Amino acid sequence: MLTIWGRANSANVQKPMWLIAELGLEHERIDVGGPFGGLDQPDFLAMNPNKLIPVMQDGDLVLWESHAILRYIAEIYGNDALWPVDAEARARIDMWIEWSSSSWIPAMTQLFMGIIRTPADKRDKATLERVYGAVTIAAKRADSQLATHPHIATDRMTLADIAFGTLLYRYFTLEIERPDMPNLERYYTALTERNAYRTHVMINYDGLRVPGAERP
Ligand SMILES: N[C@@H](CCC(=O)N[C@@H](CS)C(=O)NCC(=O)O)C(=O)O
Repeated sequence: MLTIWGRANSANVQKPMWLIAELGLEHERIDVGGPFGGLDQPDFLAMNPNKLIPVMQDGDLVLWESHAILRYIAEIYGNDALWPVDAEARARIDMWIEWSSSSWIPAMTQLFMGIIRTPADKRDKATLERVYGAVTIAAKRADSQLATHPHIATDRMTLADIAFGTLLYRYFTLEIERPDMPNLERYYTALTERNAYRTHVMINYDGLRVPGAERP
């Protein structure tokens, strides 16, 4: 059985949890990090000396880094649509996972931390403006990709949608200005129709599930 360590409102924990739910895999999630603490306990440090969540265990294998965890789960328990065997098809998806890692996630994380996790009197306006600019550039890039693709990498749901789509919930729920991006909006609306997304990603910033997000 898969075990995931990490609090439910961590975007990086939400990625494997979303995938696990899409695949209907048996699992256990253990709350650590944030208000739960535990990242500097010897047992946790032995699994991840970086003191970060998520951590995944499957038998003797312990992994950290959310995208490595996604790739492993998809490879072992997933299907060819999510993470194809064909090298070319896989590389197209991997490209968007890497783009998410290098362009979208760092900017979105800084914006989120700067607005939600920083008290108003401690916010650095210049940094926030710069980061907001980077988020908007990345969002527009995704919008133009989505003009010709139903999903971020291809015509089907893949691992790239999980890497990119998780922080989209925060993008669309933060109190920020969003330029008109009809393709991105259509894509986000479709994600919010997925039970796995509603259950694991649409979680309030303080860790509470969004009312109505969990559907039967
Ligand atoms: N690149 C790592 C980043 C992991 C990371 O930054 N995790 C954050 C939560 S999203 C963390 O552990 N923060 C400390 C805490 O939650 O206490 C990944 O994708 O797994």
